Amino acid sequence: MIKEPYGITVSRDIQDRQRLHPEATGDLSGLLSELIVAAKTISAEVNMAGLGDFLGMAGKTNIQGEKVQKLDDFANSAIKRRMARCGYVSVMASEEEADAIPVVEGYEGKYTLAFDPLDGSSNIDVNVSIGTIFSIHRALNSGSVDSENDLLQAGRKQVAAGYIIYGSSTMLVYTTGEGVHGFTLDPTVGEFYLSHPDLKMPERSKYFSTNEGNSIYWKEEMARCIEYLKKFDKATGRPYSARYIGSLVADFHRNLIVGGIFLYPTDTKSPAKAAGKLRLLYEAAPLAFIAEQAGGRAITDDGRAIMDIAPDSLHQRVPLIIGSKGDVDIAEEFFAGKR
Ligand code: P6P
Repeated sequence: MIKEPYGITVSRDIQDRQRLHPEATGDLSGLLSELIVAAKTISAEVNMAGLGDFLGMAGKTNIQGEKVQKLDDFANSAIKRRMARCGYVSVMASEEEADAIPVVEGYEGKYTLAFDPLDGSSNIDVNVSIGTIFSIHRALNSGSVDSENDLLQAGRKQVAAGYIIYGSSTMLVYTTGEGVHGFTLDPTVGEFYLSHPDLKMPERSKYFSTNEGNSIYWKEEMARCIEYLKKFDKATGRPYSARYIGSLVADFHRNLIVGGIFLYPTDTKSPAKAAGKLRLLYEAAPLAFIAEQAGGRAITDDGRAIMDIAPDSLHQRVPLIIGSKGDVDIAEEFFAGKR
């Protein structure tokens, strides 16, 4: 449907996709457009963080027990401000806030929004790529305010998901269930242009992405899986190369573009990580939607599909194995004790 890759703005892409659905009211398009305004605002600040007063800590700790960076706060507020009275969202969840976030009374809409305003923010001060991740569901009881249940839906029910990566360029990658499409921000005009139409994850790869500093805490299956990927075997393209940025959006984006497998399984480093480190609602599930739409896979280390897990709480953590289908298939066999 979308032919010429350059010159197509993300607004045009959203409208083109809406036209495919005669029943569409334009609310999802409006929601995505508001998110894009917030993304441009965040991008501008991230790209100048060293110049203003945006580096360093905000002097508080969030629900995750993490020290909040000033840019975390800024990004969280920027998204909430756009959404509070846009009329498309009934309730929100943010990585930075303990509870569900209501919108302004009278402005309740038919979608819910869960987001990590600035994932990987520990990398801000060292100028490593970071990102915003979002997940959109249809509210179960449209118009309800701060109904946590509306947020606790399985990833399979997402209507849209995506991320903005603030890297060497700022890119928006999103899906509405009709493939994955990437847009690059031209900061001189403030417009996202289609730069990566219909992204597909290579079936196999040559990269594995995991924090090997945790290897003494790994389950035996994980250790064997990584050892397998590091062994020489010309026929299966091994050894894989290690690539780990420590910023989920950046590690995922690389794997989306050139292929790769990202693994953050449960480990015994701390009780908090017994269920995994990454959060289901606004990290694993939206990236799983993108991965599956791009031909990849996303599972836990006990073989469940991330997209099938209904969250039991806003900040539920899960183990995450995500990336090229062939590589995830191999990891799944190790975790199932079949290799
Ligand atoms: P570790 C960043 O803090 C984050 O939440 C993800 O972006 C990243 O993938 C992960 O944690 C890195 O965790 O334990 O390797 O530092």
